[in-house]
Amino acid sequence: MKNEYLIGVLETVKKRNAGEPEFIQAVTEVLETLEPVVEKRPDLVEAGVIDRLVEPERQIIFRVPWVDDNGKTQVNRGFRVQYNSAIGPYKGGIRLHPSVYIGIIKFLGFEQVFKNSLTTLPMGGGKGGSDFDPKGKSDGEVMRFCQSFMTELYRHIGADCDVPAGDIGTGAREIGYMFGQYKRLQNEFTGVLTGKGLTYGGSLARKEATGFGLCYFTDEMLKANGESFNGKTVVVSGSGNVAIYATQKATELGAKVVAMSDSNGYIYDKNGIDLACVKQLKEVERKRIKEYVTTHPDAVYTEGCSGIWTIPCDIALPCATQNEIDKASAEALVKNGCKVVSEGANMPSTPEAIEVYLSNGILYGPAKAANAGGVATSGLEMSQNSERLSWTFEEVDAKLKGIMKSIFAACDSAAKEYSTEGNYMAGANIAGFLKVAEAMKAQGCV
Ligand code: NDP
Ligand code: 2IT
Repeated sequence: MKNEYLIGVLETVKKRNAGEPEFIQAVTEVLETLEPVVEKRPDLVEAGVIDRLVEPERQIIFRVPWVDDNGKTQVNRGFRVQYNSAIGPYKGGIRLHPSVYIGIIKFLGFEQVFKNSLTTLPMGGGKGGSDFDPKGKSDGEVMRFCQSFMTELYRHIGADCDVPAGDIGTGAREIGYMFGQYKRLQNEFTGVLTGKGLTYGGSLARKEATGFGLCYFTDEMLKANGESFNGKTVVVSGSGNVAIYATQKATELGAKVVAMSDSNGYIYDKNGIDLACVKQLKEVERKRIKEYVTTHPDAVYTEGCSGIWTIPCDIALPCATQNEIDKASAEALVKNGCKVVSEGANMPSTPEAIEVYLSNGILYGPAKAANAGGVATSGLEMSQNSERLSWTFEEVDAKLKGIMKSIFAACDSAAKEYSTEGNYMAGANIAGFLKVAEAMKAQGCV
């Protein structure tokens, strides 16, 4: 980065957020790609848009006490970062994972601002979570945690103010418990959360949306480069919500997914993953991915996560967590013939890995654009809640497809306009930024 102004902004960010490497990483990537914009648009610099964007509007940290099945008091820490409301109410998921601290929630909130802008829908950016670990907890414990979490959070959110949803560790069960508690405390039945169950205001296709959207985006990127999913070998990391529906759609589009993982290890099935089995293990029984091999003798289970990137494939879809592909893994992908990396997870590639993609001509679909289908469909859930109607699966899926198509077009044309043709990461950052920046400028210094 050569621009003096941006260098100065980044120095301040590093000083002010020391000890939060993920947040600094996310901001650095965006600032680096905004260099040509800063040169073309001095008015936005003048309006202090970037100085303001690197600081969340509001950060809430709270105690979450709950009682476990043994009658013992447990205390977790809860977070909600209301990052930016320039183009709509704060919107973004809730992550429940022991690794959660303020730096993770800030990086996710920052990314969400640009992602939500790309969806074409009126949503600002936010993110929340807790260091609570749902693994190994009973339904009752999860319910008591979610109720306690919402007992504080409810006063900070609302259908026109801040609309949380799922993320790692937060699925339909957790959203249900949180929604029930919100309704009880506020005495209001509104679309305050998305990813709700279908019997109480959820949208058809929201469960599938992030994984399906990832494949729709990737398909657009492939088509623009004279390729398709048909006949390709795909590796998907993770085996949660995003990974499962990415695997389903990639398979429907003619690819063969040969590997999936969880935080303990990965399975390789040369015959193609039996997704019905993975759904049963993960969505119903909440078991580990290694159980797959007990019913699939041709499949192999390997302990550890990073080895999955050494499996030869044409397309890699990281759908687990941040920084899961480092330089060595990116090099292994390239060496084994991988031509496409498209991100279902948020920030799954380290900056060094991205460098490897770009210098080897990999088609790279950045998370902000590629995984925006989940939050886009959350936006569609909000629309349905507002008009008190529900649309069919086909209607929602068709809208999702249209949105992913326009997101790809926006990334592609911004990259061309700012002279980085084919660099969809730069395109996503620039296109996402410009809409938010114009809105921030128009609304004055707030
Ligand atoms: P889930 O909780 O459903 O699944 C997460 C998967 O990733 C699990 O297989 C989990 O394994 C694995 N995983 C989580 N943390 C780690 C870790 N530290 N190391 C290795 N593996 C890990 O979450 P989602 O599928 O919803 O989310 C996956 C990614 O997609 C996240 O980055 C999330 O932010 C992003 N995302 C999610 C969206 C959504 O709509 N849900 C929308 C856009 C992005 P294990 O079970 O062993 O923990
Ligand atoms: O990272 C994400 O975009 C999500 N976890 C989905 C957020 C949402 O509000 O649906």
